[in-house]
Amino acid sequence: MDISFSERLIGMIATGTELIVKAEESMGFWQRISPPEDISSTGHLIEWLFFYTTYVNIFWFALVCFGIFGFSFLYSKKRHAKPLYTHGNEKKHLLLTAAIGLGVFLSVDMVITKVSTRDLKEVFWNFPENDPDTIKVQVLAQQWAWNFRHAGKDGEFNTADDVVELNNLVVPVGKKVMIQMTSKDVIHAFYLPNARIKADAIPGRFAKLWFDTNKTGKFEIACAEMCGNHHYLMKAQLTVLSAEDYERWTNESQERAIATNDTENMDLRWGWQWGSK
Ligand SMILES: [Cu+2]
Repeated sequence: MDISFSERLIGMIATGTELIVKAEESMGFWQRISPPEDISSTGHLIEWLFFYTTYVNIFWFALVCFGIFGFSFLYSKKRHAKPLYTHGNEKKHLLLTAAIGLGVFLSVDMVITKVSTRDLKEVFWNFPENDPDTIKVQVLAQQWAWNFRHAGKDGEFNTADDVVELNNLVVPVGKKVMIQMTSKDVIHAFYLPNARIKADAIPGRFAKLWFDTNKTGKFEIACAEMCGNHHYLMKAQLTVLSAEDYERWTNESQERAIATNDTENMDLRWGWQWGSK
C-alpha cells in the first residue's frame, strides 16, 4: 500500500510527540526545565557562560522595562498635563545613550568573548591527544545512526581487532575521551548534553572534540543538526563503565571483534589512521 507524503509526515509528528510526552511524564517540573545532569569536569564552564548571559540580559531587560513603565507613570497625563517634545539629541541624552550601549557591550559581549576564548584555548581546544591514558574513538555519523570505532588492543585503527559499535559509545569513568569524527552523507552534529559538548560531523572533513566523565551510567547522545526526515531518531547511548567493567567489556568485545570482523568487507573499514587527516 502506498503511503502519501502527508500521511508519513503526520505519522512522524505523532511519533515525535509521543516520545516527548513519554520523556516528560517521567520527570518532575524542575527536572524538565533544568539542564541535564553535568557529568564532566568541563561542563560548568559552558554553564557559567549560559547563566551569566541569561542573568545579565535579565538585568538589562528589567532596566528597560523599568524605564518604559516608570517614565509612563511619572509623565502620565495626570502628572504632566503639558507634554514636552524632545528629539533626544542634546549632549546629555547622547552621553546617556552611549553609556548604556557601552554598558551592554562591555558586560555582555566583551565578557563572553573573553571568557569563551580563554576556555577554548585552555580547555576545549587543548586536546589530550598525547596523553597515553586518553581513550581514542573514531566516530562516523550517517543518516540516521552513530558508528563508533575503538582501536582494540593493537592501538591501530582499521585493523581486524577494531571494536565497532552502533549507537553505543562505551567509555571508562574518569578517563579523558578523544573523538575524531566525520560524516558519511550530510552534516550531523555530535551532541553530549551531559558533558555540555557538541561538534559538527562534516563529510570530507575531520572534526575532533574531547570530554571526560565523573559518573557511571547511561546517558544520551543526540544529533544536533537537522539532517533529514529521521533526524529526531538519530540518538545513541553513552555508556560510562567503571574501570573493571570497562576492562571486561574491552576483552569481551575484542574477542567478538576478532571472531566476527570481516576485513574483506570494505563497508566495515570506514576507519582511518589516527590523526592522519
Ligand atoms: Cu544527524
